[in-house]
Amino acid sequence: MFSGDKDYEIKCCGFVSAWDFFVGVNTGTLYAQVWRRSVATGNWQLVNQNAITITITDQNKVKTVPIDPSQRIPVLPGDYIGFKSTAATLPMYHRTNMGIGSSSEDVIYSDTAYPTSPGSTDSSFVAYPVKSIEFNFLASLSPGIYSYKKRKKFNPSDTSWNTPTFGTFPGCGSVTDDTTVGTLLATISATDQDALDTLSIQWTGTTPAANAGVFNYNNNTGALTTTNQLPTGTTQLTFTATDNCGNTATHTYSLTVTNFPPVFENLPDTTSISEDIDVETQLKVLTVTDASLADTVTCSINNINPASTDLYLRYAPGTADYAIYLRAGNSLDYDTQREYVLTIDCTDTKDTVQETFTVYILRNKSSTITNLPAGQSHCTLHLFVS
Ligand SMILES: [Ca+2]
Ligand SMILES: [Ca+2]
Repeated sequence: MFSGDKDYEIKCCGFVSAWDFFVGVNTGTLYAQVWRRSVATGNWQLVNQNAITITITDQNKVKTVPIDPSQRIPVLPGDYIGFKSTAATLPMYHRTNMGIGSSSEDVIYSDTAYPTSPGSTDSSFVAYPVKSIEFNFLASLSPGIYSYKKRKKFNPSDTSWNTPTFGTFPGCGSVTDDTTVGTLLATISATDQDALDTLSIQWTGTTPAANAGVFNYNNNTGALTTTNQLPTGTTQLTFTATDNCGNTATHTYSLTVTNFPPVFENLPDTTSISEDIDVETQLKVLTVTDASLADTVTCSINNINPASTDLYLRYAPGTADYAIYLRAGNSLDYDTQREYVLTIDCTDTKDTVQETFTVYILRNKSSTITNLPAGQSHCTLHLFVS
């Protein structure tokens, strides 16, 4: 009921806790409503409504209808109250100055508007043909918010406004940096004891701020997901829930991301080589993996025991895999040293892992023949091939 004198306009933020109206002789269902006008289009949107049954016992007197907290409509300054009757108009009205004079008492109506769901929009409202009409219709509001000053002044113990709460939603989480892009990390949502309150939850802060780019927060579903590889360390994300009247609550979700270290897939291992190999020889291709989404692993020889320059690490030809090689023109000697232990380090710059590779030296056996007759140092071998 939009009138020039704004008799039906709501002046503050809160919830409709009761409706009062004078019932005439009609019975049926009264839908006590709150409407909001779009600044952009001028159309009216149904905020919500309370269905009230009118029986003959209600006739010809004021009916006061307290609304259960679960059904209280959240209102904003500038909203308007209105109603719909299932049949003939249920609340009584009177015509000021016999319907003559100021147009400030005129109201709008629609015969075709039957939106029943909150958020429905109607564009069919027109001026009611009966002029200078006033309806006996009143909404009582419970507070949506009080300033601290007002609280203290009027009722220090009044806690009738309800701020949003994040409840027991996850305060922290822990994942490794191999977490696939798009993974759901947590669901962050808030509630409000005002059952019909409209909460807006925003992701309002990230520490360190540089990490903000790897997360996405869906305000509708509350889903916090990854959009890129996660940086190791702890990131704190702050969320703010705001209710219809501007009461806020904040919640911090702390995510710890740990590095997935490199893994040797084929070490430790050993090999045996003859002391007389004189060309560069590949002894072992290392398979080292790292599940982290963005890590590059580098490897090096930490130590050779005993020290030697005959063994080294380089890329296997045409690959990015490290391989252990024996140098051409090496000085391996079975009689001097029969075992070398290489300690290999691989790092992703965050964690270094270590494994060993052992090289055993074999004697180059010359063909020495024993059991020869006394005085002979050689014999003739006859081969018969058939
Ligand atoms: Ca609230
Ligand atoms: Ca890693």
